[in-house]
Amino acid sequence: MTQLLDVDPAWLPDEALRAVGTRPVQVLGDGPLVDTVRHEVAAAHAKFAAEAGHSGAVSCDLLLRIADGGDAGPEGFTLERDGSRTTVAATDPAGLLHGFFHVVRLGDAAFTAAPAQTHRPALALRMLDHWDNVAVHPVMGQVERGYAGGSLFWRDGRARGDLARVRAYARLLAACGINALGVNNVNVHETEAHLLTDRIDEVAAIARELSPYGIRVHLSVSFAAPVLLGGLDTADPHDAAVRAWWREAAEHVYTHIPDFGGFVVKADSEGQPGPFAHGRSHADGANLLADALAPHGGTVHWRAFVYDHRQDWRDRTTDRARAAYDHFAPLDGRFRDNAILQVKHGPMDFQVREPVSPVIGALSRTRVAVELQATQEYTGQQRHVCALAPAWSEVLRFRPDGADGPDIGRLARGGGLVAVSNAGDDPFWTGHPLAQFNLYAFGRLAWQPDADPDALLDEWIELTFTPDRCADPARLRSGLRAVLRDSWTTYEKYTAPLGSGFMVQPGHHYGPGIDGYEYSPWGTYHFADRDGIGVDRSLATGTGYAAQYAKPWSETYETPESCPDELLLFFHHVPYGHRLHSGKTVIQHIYDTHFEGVEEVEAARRTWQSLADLVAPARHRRVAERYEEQLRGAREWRDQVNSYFLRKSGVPDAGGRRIH
Ligand code: GCW
Repeated sequence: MTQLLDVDPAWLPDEALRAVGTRPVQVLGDGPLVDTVRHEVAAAHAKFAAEAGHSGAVSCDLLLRIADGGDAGPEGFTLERDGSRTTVAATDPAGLLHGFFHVVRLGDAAFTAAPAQTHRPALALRMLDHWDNVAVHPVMGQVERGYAGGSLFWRDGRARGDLARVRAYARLLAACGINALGVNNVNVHETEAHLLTDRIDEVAAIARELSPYGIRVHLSVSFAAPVLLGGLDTADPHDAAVRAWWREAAEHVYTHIPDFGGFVVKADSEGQPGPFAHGRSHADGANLLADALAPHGGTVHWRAFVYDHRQDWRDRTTDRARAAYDHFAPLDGRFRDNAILQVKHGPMDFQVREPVSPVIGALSRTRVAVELQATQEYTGQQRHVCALAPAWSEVLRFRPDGADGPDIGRLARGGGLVAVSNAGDDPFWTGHPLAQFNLYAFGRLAWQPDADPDALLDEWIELTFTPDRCADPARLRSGLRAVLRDSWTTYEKYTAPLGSGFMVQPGHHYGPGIDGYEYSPWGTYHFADRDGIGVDRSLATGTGYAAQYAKPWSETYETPESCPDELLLFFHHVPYGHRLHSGKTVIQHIYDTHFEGVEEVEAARRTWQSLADLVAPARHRRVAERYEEQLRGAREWRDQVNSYFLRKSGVPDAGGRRIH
């Protein structure tokens, strides 16, 4: 794989391949994925040919081989060292590919220090969803909630002619463990609906670039496709003609894409068509598509993001947070084996802080995939640094049934982990170069949900910045850690406080709009008045959402006294003078965190400036530019939030700082 001109190499710069490229390597096995490993090795050798004396060598330092009877399982591999030789063995070619990239991650240590080890992915499905439109949408543009330029796949209304960049993307994704990808937006507009039928060859062209790296393609489809594309007069899942239509549609897809992964469906959600229009349940809807895919081994990803987006803000009894559980918990056990319910990690919508969605723990007889958002819709839109691995790790470690029960990482084994991608055709892939870490960390957490986010950050830093090759490795490492590690909590500090969420500008969702959604139909309110703030979701006096959790969480969240500070305003409406466990009042917490958040951004910006001599100039410049915007944005958030709450509450800042 040669490096593309003008495209950032992300976590696979040439230097990261030095340990492999300077050693004799042998690859044993057959098949397309083994060939990919061979190409990788050959490319690494070509890059370091001048430094290595391995050509024509009989022995080898690295043996990568397919071995029957190993116990690493699908996609897994073993690594062993014997004298000067390291052997990576896998029964499955995909395992060999992952093993190869593991050696890249280890670098020299793979040959000098690594103990014998076995790796297998905890989750079989590790998927990215692209919210990419084929035709540029008049409001959403080409990539819905995309902050990294245009689509990697689509351009000028069709699949890109030159897909070299897609191949390079597949390589980066495989190197962090991702193995599935949805190529179009879950909001399926008219043009995109046709990808399923008369435009499937364009999807197939993309699939051909992804498949050498072990990545299967998925397609978002419209539930109304039989009507839109098939000319039928209904999309009713119980209608025989509709069922036959979907069967044929699936068959057609598989003739073009033999390793097609399956469908992704957003139904009865934010205006998308669905089974409700026909008086059918979401199990009926999902099973219709599951049955069509089953003969071919495909899977339907049915999204649980179903709620009333035309709510009356005056109605305090409707609670959007309840919606996923209310819709889907009663359907537990009614989905086919090849139907996966794809649930957003929180009950609302990818806010900087939300509790874990209670429906995940309530579905013991349904395959569940947990959906995260790598694209930073609500976390700074890739203009602000916000490393999400610690947030995701908290979600994955949450135990819905308390300390003795399984965590979310385990519950997701049935379905997998999915993230909305943050990549586009930007030269840095993700707009903000430091947002590459979110993509990388997502793949690694999907492979190993209990991985330590700090260790993943270090791993990503080593690969991406190869500190040992720079003049001051220690300064570079500590600087990068400093700007990234706590960036999520920094972002949280200067935006919506204590789990209240939203407070963003309507529509594009960037920047502060404290009352932006307060009188809207979207169901996202904070209810701030002169006395207090927050949503009462208790069972005793509120919407009852807290009771959707099993014990101990239903009890923990039920009262302001037992609720964790960071989620207080998600679960309770409290007076500004309410004292947090931290000892501060809510209002003082709001003031303090907003001042601190800006100070932390100022410090991070200074740290970044101090790394100018150690980071490639283009990358350094791009990040530096984004820090200017982040600082401007953080100050705006601080001043609007603090002023708003000072004016509402009339309570002065105990620190006597300037609030407008
Ligand atoms: O977060 C919201 C976004 C929509 C998105 C929707 C979803 C694709 O604002 O842009 O639509 O979630 O997840 O379906």
